[in-house]
Amino acid sequence: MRGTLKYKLSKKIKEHRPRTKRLLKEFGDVQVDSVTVSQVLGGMRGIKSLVTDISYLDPEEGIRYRGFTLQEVIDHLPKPKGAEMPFVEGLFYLLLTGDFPNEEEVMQVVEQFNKRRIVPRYVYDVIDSFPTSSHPMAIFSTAILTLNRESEFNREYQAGLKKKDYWEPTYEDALNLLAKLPEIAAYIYNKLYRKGEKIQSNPNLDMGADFANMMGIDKPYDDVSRLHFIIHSDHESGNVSAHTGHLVASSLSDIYLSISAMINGLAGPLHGLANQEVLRWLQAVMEKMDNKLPTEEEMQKFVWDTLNSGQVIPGFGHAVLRKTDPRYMLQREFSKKHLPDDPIFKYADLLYKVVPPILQEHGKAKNPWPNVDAQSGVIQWHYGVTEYDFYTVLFGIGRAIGICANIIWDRALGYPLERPKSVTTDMLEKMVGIKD
Ligand code: CMX
Repeated sequence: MRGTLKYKLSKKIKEHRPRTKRLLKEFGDVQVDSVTVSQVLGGMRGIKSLVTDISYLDPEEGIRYRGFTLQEVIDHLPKPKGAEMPFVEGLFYLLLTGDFPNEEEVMQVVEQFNKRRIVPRYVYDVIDSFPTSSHPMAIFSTAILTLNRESEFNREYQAGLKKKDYWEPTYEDALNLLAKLPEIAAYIYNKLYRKGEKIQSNPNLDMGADFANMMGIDKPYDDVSRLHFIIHSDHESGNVSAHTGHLVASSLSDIYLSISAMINGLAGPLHGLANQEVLRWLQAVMEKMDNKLPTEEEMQKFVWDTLNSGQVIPGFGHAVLRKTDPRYMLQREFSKKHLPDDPIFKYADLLYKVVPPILQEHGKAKNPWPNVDAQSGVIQWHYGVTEYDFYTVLFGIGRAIGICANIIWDRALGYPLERPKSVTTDMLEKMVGIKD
């Protein structure tokens, strides 16, 4: 066990526990935030009421994982030979421990993932039983849920597991699940869009490369996958998918139940589904333009038409960010390098120029800048994944990595059942003095 990720994690957990304990014991009554009526009625925007050390989202700067910007993460994580993007398995190590793994440490995690990647037959049967008209996110969520019978946490909990040890079988469940997600996703893709043609996984490959292999797409799709999974993995705890994962896990539901639930939250068009909506929107523009790139004025008209019909511009705006999303910028840099002449990239880039001033003039969105979803589908499309319904599944594989890391730490630090308090409209009216 010494020298393994689990060993290192157990040390980190032991070191961290007294910090949480002390805060609770000595400073439990210190006020962190106050809450306004607009926050209560407005989706709890900005209320500081969750804690995670895995990532932090600064409104002006964007996400940092364990204190590191995405560029630093990409620069410092070990990379497979010849690859431009790092091992996704190394990111899991970083999220869990706060330290960059060396080559040997990352290869241990790659080996752990490879050992656990075989998907039980009954999961394929469940996937196969879905009509091909089903949305891939519904299938993905169900496939994950189906694995719940494998949960080591459940088995040990039934046998009388001590609270301080909850994190250990949760860690095992997390690895068991994460290792299977690429194969489950690729199987769904091949069932829905490739007449069920299945490509076997290759145990000699890392997660990104094996996913590219199972999708049947050549290089640099392995790097596209690594980049995609890494930048989508975590965005602190308040977004719908992260919060759902944390909330469900707080009732001691196992990883499978929790990650399936978080996938359902991700599947909404205001959250992860926006990446498919961007492509759908762009396709409609391309059709109307007979595949010619619109002029700036023509594109402005498409954007205004969408806004005037009461719809949002997908891929723009954010609940926390107030600047261009660094996840967008990284993907834009990748696109400029690898697909500068791609017509969809040109369309998306024109949107980058046209949409922010329009949203500013429109005067509603607090953040007129593009988010991660404005660019991710463009890259997928370029490499042949044109079935945009599938894009949120790719987001889901990445996001599962961050949420699993969070749930393991939630259990390690003994965070309790989540249970905020609600009020009635009557009560709010009395509080503000407009009703007796
Ligand atoms: N197009 C048009 N209107 C927008 C907008 C956009 N891209 N972004 C925000 N607005 C509108 C909101 O709908 C809201 O209108 P109402 O007052 O009529 O309800 C108003 O501007 C204020 O919203 P906000 O405070 O700026 O943003 P929210 O925190 O309420 O919502 C988000 C954030 C992301 C849901 C919103 O910006 C949006 O709908 N964007 C488009 C969908 C999208 O790209 N989602 C993906 C986000 C990233 C991710 O989670 O994957």
